[in-house]
Order: sequence, then structure tokens, then C-alpha cells
Amino acid sequence: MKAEDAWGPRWVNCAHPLSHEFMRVACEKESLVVLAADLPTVDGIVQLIEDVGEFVCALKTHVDMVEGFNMEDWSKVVDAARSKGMLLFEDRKFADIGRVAQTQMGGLYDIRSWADLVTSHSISGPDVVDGVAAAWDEVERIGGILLLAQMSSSGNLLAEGYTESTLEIGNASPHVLGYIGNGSSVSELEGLRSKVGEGRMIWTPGVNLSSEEGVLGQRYGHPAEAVLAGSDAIIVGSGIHKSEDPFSSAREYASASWGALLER
Ligand code: 5BU
Repeated sequence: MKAEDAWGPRWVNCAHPLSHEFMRVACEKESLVVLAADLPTVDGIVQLIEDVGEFVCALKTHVDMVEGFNMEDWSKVVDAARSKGMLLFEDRKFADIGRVAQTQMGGLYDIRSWADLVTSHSISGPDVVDGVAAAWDEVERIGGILLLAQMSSSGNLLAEGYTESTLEIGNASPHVLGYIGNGSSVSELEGLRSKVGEGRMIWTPGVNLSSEEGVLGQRYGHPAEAVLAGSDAIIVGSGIHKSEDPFSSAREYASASWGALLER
């Protein structure tokens, strides 16, 4: 299916080139799945990519979760993800002043050299976005930022006024590809989509096909409902990597999310 037909106004109105890259891959794989590869070893992540990569559009990592990290090993993850046609998305949640965020994009993990997308809080103000973007400039790469406008964890402090201020920061920057929304709440997502409009993406963690309460305050909603409420990408971790059959689970998340996009 042609991306403009599947995505409608989102395809037309999103300006960031990586949003189009994501939408194109989604159409190729018929899936809006972003895999949260929350595993502690490079070998485990590479195996997971091999197992479910055909259903996954972007690989979301927490690089500081990997035991005994070194760049040479990490390149196996990067190569495996690229060979399966995935974007690389480091869920770093930057939150410091601009200059420090810029240096944190380098350092041990050298996120700027391999990540296409990163998350950032907006708590420190708009300069964190410029700091992250400046780091990609240094290595002459294009990247996109997803700002946390909502969270999926219960009791989080991202109240409505905070969400609105976050959108002001994001809408003022060409580097902000979109926002993280709360996938566990249809009403919060619908509210967020109406404020965001068509020009930015909303990606949502907090989705699981089995709606039972996640551990340690994580909340879950149904992936299809999240997409119908305005989510453009479902971020799935445990639903796939903790499944007894990750391949079949990934296929289910892909078809639930893709079906909902076409319905939308
Ligand atoms: P889960 O296993 O599907 O619950 O994993 C969810 C992932 O999404 C995990 O990597 C979190 O770091 C990430 N996440 C989240 O769960 N909720 C949020 O509000 C944000 C990120 Br932001």
C-alpha cells in the first residue's frame, strides 16, 4: 500500500524526514510496532531482532541496560537492526541543560553516531532539544527527537499544563518529530492528538494485548485502541520479548496496529 494512502493527513503534514521514513517502513512491514528491546545482553537483543525483525519498524533501546557495554559489540545490534530495515531509537530521556545533553549524546555510548531517534524530557526547557540536535550536527547525521508529553506510568507528574508547554517547545523545533503519549489511556491520547494536530507523530508505550496491570506501576491499554485514538507507533516490550513465542506475538501486534491504522 502507498504510504500517503495509509497515513493520510499525517503523511502530508509531518515535516521531519524520519517521520516519513518510519511511515514508509510501516507500510512495507504492515506494522506500527516499535520493539522495546529491554534485554541486558547484546546477544539477546540480536537474537530478538533476528526472531521478530520482519514485524518491527524501529528498535527502541536502553543502551545503559546492556551489561559490559562496548561499542564494538554494540555495532552487532546496530547492524542487525539496519539489515532488518529498522530505525534505531534510544530511549535516553535526556533532561539536562542543552550543553550537557549535547555531550551526553557522545561519551561512552556515542548515541549520536548510531541513533536515529531519541527521547527527551522537556523539564529543563527548550535548549535540551538544541543540545541534542547539535550533537547530530557534529557527526553530520540527521536525527529526530520525541518529547515526553505524557507517560504510561501511574502517578506520573506530567499534568495537562506540562503537556501543553511541552507541545509549545516541540512545535517550535524542526528537530522534534513528535511526542510520547500514554498508550494506556484512550481519553488522554485523544486529548493529546487533538492538541498536537496532524503535523507531529505520537508514539505510545503502555500497550499490551493482555490488559493486566504491568509491574511496578506500568499501565497497559490495547494497541488497536491506542492507534484509533491517535497513536502512530505502538511501543511494545514485554508483550513481545517476554512472550513464549515472540514471533507470533510480534505478528499479532503488527496486525492489530496495522488494521487499526487502516480503520482510522
Ligand atoms: P513494556 O515491557 O511494554 O511495558 O515496556 C515499555 C517500554 O517503554 C520500556 O522500555 C519503557 O522504558 C518505555 N516507556 C514506558 O513504558 N512508558 C513511558 O511513559 C515511557 C517509556 Br516515556
